[in-house]
Amino acid sequence: MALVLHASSTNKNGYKALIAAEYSDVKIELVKNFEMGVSNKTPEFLKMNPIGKVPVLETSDGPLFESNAIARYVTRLKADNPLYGTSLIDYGRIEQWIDFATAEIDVNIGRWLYPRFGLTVYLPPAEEAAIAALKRALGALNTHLTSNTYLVGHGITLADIIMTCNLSIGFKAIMTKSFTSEFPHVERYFWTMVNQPKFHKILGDLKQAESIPPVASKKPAQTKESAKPKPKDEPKEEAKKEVKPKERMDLARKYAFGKMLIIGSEPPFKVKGLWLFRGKEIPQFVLDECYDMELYEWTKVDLNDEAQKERVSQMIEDAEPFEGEALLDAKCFK
Ligand SMILES: N[C@@H](CCC(=O)N[C@@H](CS)C(=O)NCC(=O)O)C(=O)O
Repeated sequence: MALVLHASSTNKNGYKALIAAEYSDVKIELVKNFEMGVSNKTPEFLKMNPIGKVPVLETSDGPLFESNAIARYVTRLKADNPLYGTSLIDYGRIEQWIDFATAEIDVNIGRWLYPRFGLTVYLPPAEEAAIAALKRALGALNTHLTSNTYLVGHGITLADIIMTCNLSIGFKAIMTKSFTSEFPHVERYFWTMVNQPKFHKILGDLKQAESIPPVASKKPAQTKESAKPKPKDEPKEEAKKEVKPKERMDLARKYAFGKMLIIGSEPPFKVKGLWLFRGKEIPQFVLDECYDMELYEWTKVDLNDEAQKERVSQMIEDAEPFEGEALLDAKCFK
């Protein structure tokens, strides 16, 4: 019986086995007419994988689930497969990077991306933690790749296949160039891998995300509990709304320092500000996140110009009068 993979044709977890098969001279057929959410919920499918998730590989000895396990199985169908290295320590390191790709990269990309797709609850502090954990992992990966072309040894192994598949969803969906440019060796590695003919055959042409997907505005389904009338002393909806503008800016906190001034003694007031961003440009995710940025006119400060330098100092110091006018308020963002 031929090996049959149950997954949609765009599932990055399914790609792991398909790429491993390309390198191992193994033939895998992709099940026909797979429909996510339908095909994987049938009684026949649940007999193969009781949790109802894809991918599942049907073999002549029975089904297998969990994408890494499936990719390992496919790899081991070829005796002495170089995808598993040539020594015990290589093997150990391949498993090490497979676990790292799963627990440190894939998990944190998912914690960042899925809430934005509305698949799980979006909470700004949780997002911030996910991004920090992902950056920590990418930083470690970047360091390793500074002096290594591949994760283990001098050729492609199963660790590279799994790492690349896990990175692919990040690069495609949420990790913009301004995010990944902090990790140049990861970028070089990723684009080298996806352009290998056997990867390209399965992954096709990949395009890096140009912006961070906006948070899906999805109201949580009303449960019996939430449908109950609220006790009188619960905070009012208006009070909860007040914290929203702060949350929207929270992500930018590590990338930006800002000073906003409200100028004038009577309406119409003028709003002017000074912003300092990490890097040479305004990070793309800040532009995406802070939609009111487009309401302002932005000019790069030239610190060689004494007049501009003086204006910057005045803004930082809340100098009054500012440009000949009263200062109604000044707020610092950090
Ligand atoms: N750890 C599993 C994750 C599988 C997984 O989350 N599959 C998703 C698609 S990528 C799925 O089938 N979701 C459907 C569901 O949760 O019902 C693996 O690597 O195979």
